Amino acid sequence: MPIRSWDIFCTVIDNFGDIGVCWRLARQLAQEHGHAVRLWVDDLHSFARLAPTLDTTARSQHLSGVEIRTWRPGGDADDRARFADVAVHDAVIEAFACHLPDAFLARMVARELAPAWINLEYLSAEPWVREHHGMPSPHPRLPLVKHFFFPGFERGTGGLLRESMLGAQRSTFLAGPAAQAALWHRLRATPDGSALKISLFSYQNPALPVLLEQWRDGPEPVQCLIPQGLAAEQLAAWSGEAAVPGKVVTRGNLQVNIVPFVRQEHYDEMLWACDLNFVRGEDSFVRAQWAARPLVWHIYPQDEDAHHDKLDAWLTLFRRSGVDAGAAQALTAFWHAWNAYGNAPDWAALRSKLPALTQAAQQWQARLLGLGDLAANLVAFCENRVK
Ligand code: TRH
Repeated sequence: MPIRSWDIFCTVIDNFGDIGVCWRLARQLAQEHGHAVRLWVDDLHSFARLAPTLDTTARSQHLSGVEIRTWRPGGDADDRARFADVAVHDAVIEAFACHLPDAFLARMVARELAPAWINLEYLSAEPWVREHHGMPSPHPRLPLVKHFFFPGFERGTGGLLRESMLGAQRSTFLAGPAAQAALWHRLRATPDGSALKISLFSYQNPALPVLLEQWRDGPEPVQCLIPQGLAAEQLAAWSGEAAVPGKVVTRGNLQVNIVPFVRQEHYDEMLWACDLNFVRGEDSFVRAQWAARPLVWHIYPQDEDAHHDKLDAWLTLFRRSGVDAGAAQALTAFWHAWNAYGNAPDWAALRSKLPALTQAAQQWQARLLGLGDLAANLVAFCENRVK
């Protein structure tokens, strides 16, 4: 069945990852595939951080070629009216098991041809993902079948979101002093030509003060860009100075710039402009891999340290990709320290391996490119596999 239109349902649990992924996917399907896309979101305020021109009061609006509508997970008294005029699109995505409202499920059943129904899952490098990718799950009562679609880093998974122009945009940015100057202006910071540049986006992290001290006392200048938010608040507690965008905190060889939270398209540029990127969650983690620079991942913490398996699964794949053994060891130890495995971060050990890790990041990116991009894989999956 040809797929030309989509309904994507998203809930903002906390942070920006769920809407970050859904917004990126919605734009790509609309802009690159020319499909009609309706994105249902429950929290426009979080969404507006990534897309500042969004009207947070509108129940329905269009932005970047995507129709955006509001909904309430769990349903409410407005649901019947909300979905009454809705003609369900060819494919329906329930992002991260957010549970479609009954009123919408009823509209899906009423459609002449049932839509392809996808549960877009969280990203993991664990081996079981390949076995579960594409599995069907019939609805217990209704004549509908949902399929699980897993992003991933290996063949046999759905791959990773990547816009087709991303590589060209990155090359243009890296070759263009004007574009770089515009980014620094937007970040309200001045680049220090002699410093190692690091972006740092993380959750509250007990290892952060230790790392700031290592940079402060280290032998080379470090310029660290911290977006306003959790890590910036921690910096304020560490330095005793307010952490507002535009603020510069200097201690020893360390200069920290608090930078504004920029729109999603400009976040990539910040990653491209840095020598090393600290990222978190899911979407920024993927973007840092496309930036082809070394990265440190603060994974989203789960109960009973379930996230440690996910973290180590990625490190295992990365190690197998041919990275120098010493560099892999330094990276693993540093990631473990950054994710509360119990050891302290050793900046000097990681720093000494940055050249090898930069080379490995480029090879890793080239390897990931071979998986195809998630949006195209999803279209093909819905057209060929979903009956
Ligand atoms: O915000 P996150 O911590 O999101 C998390 C994870 O996705 C996690 O898996 C999920 O369960 C939880 O949310 C609910 O990190 P993530 O995924 O990197 O999303 C951040 C988004 O914010 C990403 O799309 C990049 C974007 N961003 C900007 O647009 N501008 C910025 O300045 C910054 C720093 C980020």
